Amino acid sequence: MSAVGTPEDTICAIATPAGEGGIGIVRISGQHAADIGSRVARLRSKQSFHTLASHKLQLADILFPSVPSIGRLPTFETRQSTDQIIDEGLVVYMKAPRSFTAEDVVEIHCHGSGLVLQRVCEACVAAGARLAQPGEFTKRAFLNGRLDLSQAEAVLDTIRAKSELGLKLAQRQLRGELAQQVHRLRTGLVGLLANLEAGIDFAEENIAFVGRNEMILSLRETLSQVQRILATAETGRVLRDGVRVVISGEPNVGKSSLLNSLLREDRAIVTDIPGTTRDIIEESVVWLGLRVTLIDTAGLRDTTDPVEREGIRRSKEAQDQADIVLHVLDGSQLTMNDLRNVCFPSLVHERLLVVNKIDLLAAASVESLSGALRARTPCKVLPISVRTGEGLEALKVAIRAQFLKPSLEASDGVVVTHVRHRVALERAETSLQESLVSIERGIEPEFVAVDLRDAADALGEIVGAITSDEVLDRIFSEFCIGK
Ligand SMILES: Nc1nc2c(ncn2[C@@H]2O[C@H](COP(=O)(O)OP(=O)(O)OP(=O)(O)O)[C@@H](O)[C@H]2O)c(=O)[nH]1
Ligand SMILES: [Mg+2]
Repeated sequence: MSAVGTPEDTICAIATPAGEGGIGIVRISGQHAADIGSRVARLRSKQSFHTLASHKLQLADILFPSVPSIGRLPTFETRQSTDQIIDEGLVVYMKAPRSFTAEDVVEIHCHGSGLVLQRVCEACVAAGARLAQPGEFTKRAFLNGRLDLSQAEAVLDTIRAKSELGLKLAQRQLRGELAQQVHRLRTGLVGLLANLEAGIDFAEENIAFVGRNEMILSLRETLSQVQRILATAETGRVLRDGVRVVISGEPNVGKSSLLNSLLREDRAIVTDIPGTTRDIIEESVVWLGLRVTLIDTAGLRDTTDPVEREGIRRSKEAQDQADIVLHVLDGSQLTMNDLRNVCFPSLVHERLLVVNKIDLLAAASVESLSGALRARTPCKVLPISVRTGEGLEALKVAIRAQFLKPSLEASDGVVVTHVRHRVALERAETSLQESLVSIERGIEPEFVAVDLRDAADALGEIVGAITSDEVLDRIFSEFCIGK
């Protein structure tokens, strides 16, 4: 067998999800793809695999090969007598470099049965292929220059996207929009660095290659662009992972009723007995492209019941991990008198104050109650009734608005969705800031050059111009086998 990772080392894997399906695909990539394909698939047209037109589907019998070794092609007659037919299917040969991996690729489309696909994979291995490691197809696409690293990561994002907006961003990244911006900034920096280094080399001859002010302007501009991209990281995280919304409040205010209503299903038990919910209940929904995980919790009160106490402990823990807390109050129980004594010490801006059961109040009381609450807390106050549905749409809009700007969908701007990219951009930001301080203080250009080099390297890491094997292994091991 050929050395791992070389193009002669030909890999195979099931490319479609596990389970039953109409069709399933086994993919083979590497220099011997056609050889292996010809051993595993007997074309009905009786054509030889090597003379096939690229990118054309061919009907074939899929076989377990009886003559495994590469190099000695069996004759048509000997194969017919000894090979075992696994399935019939379609095969397509995609000649290098016009394939996903930029290598020779053969795809075998057969019936979508786990057993059949497994057997086809075994047949490919018997014919000389090696089972692919997780993400190895995409890794090869990257190593062969088909994709940069940010695009390779976008392949994974596309596969995993949980919402339409997340998918849209993954597609933008896959098209290389982040890569282009980062590449442009990096090229600018490398140019400045070259100038600076030329200046250092020729310092004795007193030739200034790039003016100090010009350098400062240029670096400031680069810094502000890096910061502009970085500013999208929080939105990116939200779109990628969704948000966790914890519903909290005293017993019986209608937390579980609110959860059920937002999910449009009877997920949590609702009764008029305070202390009904003990455990954490968690479900996800997608609202206009944003994935929201709603978490219903036990009502907060002093109690001696050990089960309820554990529920309350978990409820507090959930609040700590929340992106936003909906603090629910029972509007029918709040009088203006009570309000004067209510204070909201722990209510900070990431909470929304939800006043429920307004169906039990007169419109005028709802107005005055909301007004009084708004005057007492920095939180947004939202009057609702789970019973009538009033205010629920406004609540959804308020939750979404807390995280996403309405202009986002329309914007063509790049959004940073990976922690790895954010960390690299932050490093570039720090190095650029340091280089600016150094230039402004008139520090030796050698030191400035070190910072510029570091900023350029940090940007290079995003697109994979600069990467270690360890980083690559970490990124691609997140993929599943066959991707
Ligand atoms: N009138 C009215 N009643 C409501 C409304 N929302 C909930 N309720 C009632 O309030 C009672 C308590 O509702 P739950 O959803 O169980 O309250 P909870 O906050 O989850 O209570 P615990 O789990 O005990 O903490 C039930 O009888 C609900 O039918 C509302 O908007 N209007
Ligand atoms: Mg409840």
